[in-house]
Amino acid sequence: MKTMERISPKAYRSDGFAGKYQELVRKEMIPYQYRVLRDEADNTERSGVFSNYINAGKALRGEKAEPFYGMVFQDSDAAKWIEAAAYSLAAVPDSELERETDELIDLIAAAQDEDGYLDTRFTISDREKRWTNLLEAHELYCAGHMMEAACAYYESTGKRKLLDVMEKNAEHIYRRFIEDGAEGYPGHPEIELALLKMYRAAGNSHCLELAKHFIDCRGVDPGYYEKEKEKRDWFVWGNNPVDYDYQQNGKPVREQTDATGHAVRAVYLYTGMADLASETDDRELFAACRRLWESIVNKRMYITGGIGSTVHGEAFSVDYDLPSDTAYSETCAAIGLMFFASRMLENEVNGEYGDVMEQAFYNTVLAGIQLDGKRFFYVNPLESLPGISGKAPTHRHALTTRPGWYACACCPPNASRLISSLGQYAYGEKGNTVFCNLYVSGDVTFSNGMKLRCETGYPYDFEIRYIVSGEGIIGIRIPHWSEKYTINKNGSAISPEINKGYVYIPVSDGDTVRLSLDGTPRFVYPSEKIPALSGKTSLCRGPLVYCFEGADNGGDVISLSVDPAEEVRVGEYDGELLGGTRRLTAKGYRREPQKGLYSSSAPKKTPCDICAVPYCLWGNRGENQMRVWMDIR
Ligand code: FUB
Ligand code: ZN
Repeated sequence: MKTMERISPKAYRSDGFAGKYQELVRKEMIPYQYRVLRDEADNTERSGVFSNYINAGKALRGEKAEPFYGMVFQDSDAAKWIEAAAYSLAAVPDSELERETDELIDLIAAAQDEDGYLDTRFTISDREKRWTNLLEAHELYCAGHMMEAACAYYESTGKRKLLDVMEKNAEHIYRRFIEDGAEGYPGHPEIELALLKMYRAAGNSHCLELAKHFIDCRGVDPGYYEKEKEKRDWFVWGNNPVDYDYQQNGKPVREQTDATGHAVRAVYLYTGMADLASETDDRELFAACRRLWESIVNKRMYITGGIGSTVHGEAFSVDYDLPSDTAYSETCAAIGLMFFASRMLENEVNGEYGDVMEQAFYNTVLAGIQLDGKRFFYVNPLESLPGISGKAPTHRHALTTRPGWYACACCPPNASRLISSLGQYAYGEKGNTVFCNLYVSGDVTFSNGMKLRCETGYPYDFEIRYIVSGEGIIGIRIPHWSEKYTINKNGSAISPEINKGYVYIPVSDGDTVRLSLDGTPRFVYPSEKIPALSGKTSLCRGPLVYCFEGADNGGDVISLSVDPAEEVRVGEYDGELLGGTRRLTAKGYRREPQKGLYSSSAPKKTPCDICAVPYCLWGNRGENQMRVWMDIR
């Protein structure tokens, strides 16, 4: 049974900080990404997404088609774009965007085979290769993304066309894997979580059965991918079928204990598992999710909520291997971690999940986007050193500035769909209780009839005011980082008990509840088990991790150290700085340059002020040094 239900995409209207980002998605990211997908944007990687659908339609009609273009999972970029458009339309109707989306959906529908198969890579050509390479070919992954898009578009606009297409596709997959008993499970998990959305949106019980099937059969036969490989004479990249940790299939998922392998795949899988656990009241499955959650957040996660620390396979490394400069920390992986956290909340209302959700959101997810909404980071290092980052063989992946697009473009449209659906992570409900998981300002209408208006300057100010219409209980998360907080109802202080990170306050029509959190900047120290961070500290305020950039510190941050014993000054909110932010100024030292590569004389240190800006805003002033973790004194 779900402890918290998701709110509808139409339930939240944003303003404030969330509103600014949702507007960026609506006004810049969705239109820009549309042009990219149509190959109309200048100076970017070609996408080929629209033309792939057009060509798949032609191939099905027996007309001459151009070859497929792009990654084997190129279709998923269209799906994520539709999903983002859907959430955006739910909040702000836009007939032009709806028309563009409908047109794309028409192309997709025309690219669906009679039997329900839908994937342009194997429709334009190579039909005989369908379903022969679950390890690498991403057919189930692309189907999953399009199912998510279909549900979002249906819930947002009431239009069923894409939902019907994807129900037909789900039936095709059901026939193959359930009725015909085909072996195998997704190389890249995604469809599991999507099938659960389909089950709820379309009320199709085959979707629930299929989600459960893919989750339960994963790892029962770890040798499946090897057998599959032996039967085919082609490959995409030549992934190793017996790297069970990497493929997350060494054991049935219920027995898995460590978060391993490709980070995005892992968190998409765990999201599906956690969703299934709450949907079917499966406590054993939830216990597995909880172990995997703990493996991530206690041993394998960056302070920025980034996960998957190694470029090798875009994967989790071993415990405590969290280097800053070579971090991979893919934007999609942080988004997936937010998905996982939100589904964990549906099993157990516990502030820990909201804490991680906001850690990932305010830091890694937002760092993935340039302020103009037209350039994106895929990789999110916690230290960037022009000259080495992006250049040295070990650092090639760690770019110093955001490109406009990628040949593998999973992250940009993923960020769009996440931001445009932020309300669904921020708020939840169950019976007469409404939950405030994240402090995002705007208006929320719950299905139980209650309405909340949230007013706050968070994450730069720490007063959050809820104005209530209707009656019920509000459950508000108290973040772990706020040592002190006060709550006030209609002007009088109240002290509700904290239950697993939430306070519960009975409210009636017209009530105002005010939460004041502690916005004192704080230095955070790493576990001594993280070798890359020995002797370092980072500066945080609220959910924001701050970083030190050359642009604010005379160009050079690697010769700086910080004195955490000294007070940190919080700057005025500056609307002109990086789209509007507050600088923090700490006391520290600058080491004078050494003579030569090595020297036996200790460097001289001069006291100085050192300035920090939120990590999510780094890299918006050209190439420059950046550091999150600073040497102490
Ligand atoms: O494989 C599909 C997507 O591309 C993954 O989720 C990303 O990590 C990137 O590899
Ligand atoms: Zn990505």
